[in-house]
Amino acid sequence: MRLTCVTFVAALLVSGAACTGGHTMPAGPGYTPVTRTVTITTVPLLVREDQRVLPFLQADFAKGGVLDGKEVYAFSPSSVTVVEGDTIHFVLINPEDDVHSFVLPDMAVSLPPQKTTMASYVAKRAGVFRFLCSIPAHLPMMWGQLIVLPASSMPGQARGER
Ligand SMILES: [Cu+2]
Repeated sequence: MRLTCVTFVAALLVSGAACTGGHTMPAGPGYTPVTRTVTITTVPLLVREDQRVLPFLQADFAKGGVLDGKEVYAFSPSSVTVVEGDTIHFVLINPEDDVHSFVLPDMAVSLPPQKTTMASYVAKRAGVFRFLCSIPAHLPMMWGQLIVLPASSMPGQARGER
């Protein structure tokens, strides 16, 4: 849910702040953004190496098969929830021998094979944002969601509760 400026004015009357008319939500009263460390690992689900164990994949990966030119990987976890204004320290682990990438709005990092890559990201705007691997053979399957809650939706934090 996205609060409109009109809706937000009611909350501002309490806090005494001014509405600028933009869509960016200021931090909720009392919410202090935090730094969260989030580890995400790339995992193979259905890849060419699996054909030895799952013979039906041979038809899937063959020309004209449902996975022709593709391999199915995932991010684990594939859903991350933070609060607007938080800083995320991503620890991105790629155990495979294939390269991946991790792409969010305003950020794109390459994930070299069998390496851990660190990346920091500030969740400036509330909303639901897709992160994905941009390697063509891994699209459209390899993706997840960053859910950024509005700081104003954190009443417990506003009262100093943790
Ligand atoms: Cu990938």
